Amino acid sequence: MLTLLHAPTSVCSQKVRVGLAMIGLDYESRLMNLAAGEQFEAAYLALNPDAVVPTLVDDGLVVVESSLILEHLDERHNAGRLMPKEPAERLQAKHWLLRCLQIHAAINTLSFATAYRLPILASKTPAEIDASVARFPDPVMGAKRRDLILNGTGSPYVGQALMYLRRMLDDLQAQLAGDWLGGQGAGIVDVALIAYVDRLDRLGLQGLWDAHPAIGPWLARWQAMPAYAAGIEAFTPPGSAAPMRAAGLDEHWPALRERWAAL
Ligand SMILES: N[C@@H](CCC(=O)N[C@@H](CS)C(=O)NCC(=O)O)C(=O)O
Repeated sequence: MLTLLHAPTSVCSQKVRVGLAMIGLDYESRLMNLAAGEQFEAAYLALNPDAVVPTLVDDGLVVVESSLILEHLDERHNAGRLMPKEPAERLQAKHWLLRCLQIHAAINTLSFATAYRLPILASKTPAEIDASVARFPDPVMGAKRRDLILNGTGSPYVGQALMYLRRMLDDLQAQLAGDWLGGQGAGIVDVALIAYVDRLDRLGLQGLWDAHPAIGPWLARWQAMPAYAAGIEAFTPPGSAAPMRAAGLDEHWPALRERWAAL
């Protein structure tokens, strides 16, 4: 039996839910409330010591790291059909899965430097912000979160995020020869990257791929897929998408546009 411990709008959870839907797997869903700090409870830390989602439990086997979860699901429940067979393509796919660590860090940075900091600033005192970030087992992760909440797009983490995202978009653009990175249909790299690019779109930052003409159509193809509806759209709180996109387009993208052009 597959059990997924996940959160509705977490990109890494979205990525795994899209993978589950692509393969056609049923799973027991255990939704966690990250804002309420459920990830810091002892029972969860025993599964995932970094206090992050998602975690998959597959017949008692605990799998963490969203890219590794996708690889595991494909190998064990899908005869490896999402992974390319040809050695060079396989290596490239595995490289993308490793790069997801940097890409996720960049997406997390831009999410908190823009839309996600606003409700936190509106609802918490500085002392409460300090206390909430002090709960992360990794103090660097806590320090980063604090910096992003307080400094927004002025945080030095934003420069690093833009660099990683430029590399991601350049390489996606270069490798998207057909409709999908996976060749005939969406493959493991398409599944691994969709939630990240979709988050940038939801943040109103689609100007990031103004000079990357293959990205918009790839995203639109995904957004029309049943697996996208099941893994991402179905978990989006009603009424939340339009204001977030509008705030990004009006405020956050203008704050980043010149820096992006100068890269
Ligand atoms: N590299 C990890 C990153 C996991 C991660 O950081 N997840 C975020 C949500 S996307 C999280 O749980 N954050 C905890 C928090 O914000 O308290 C993966 O891909 O699974």
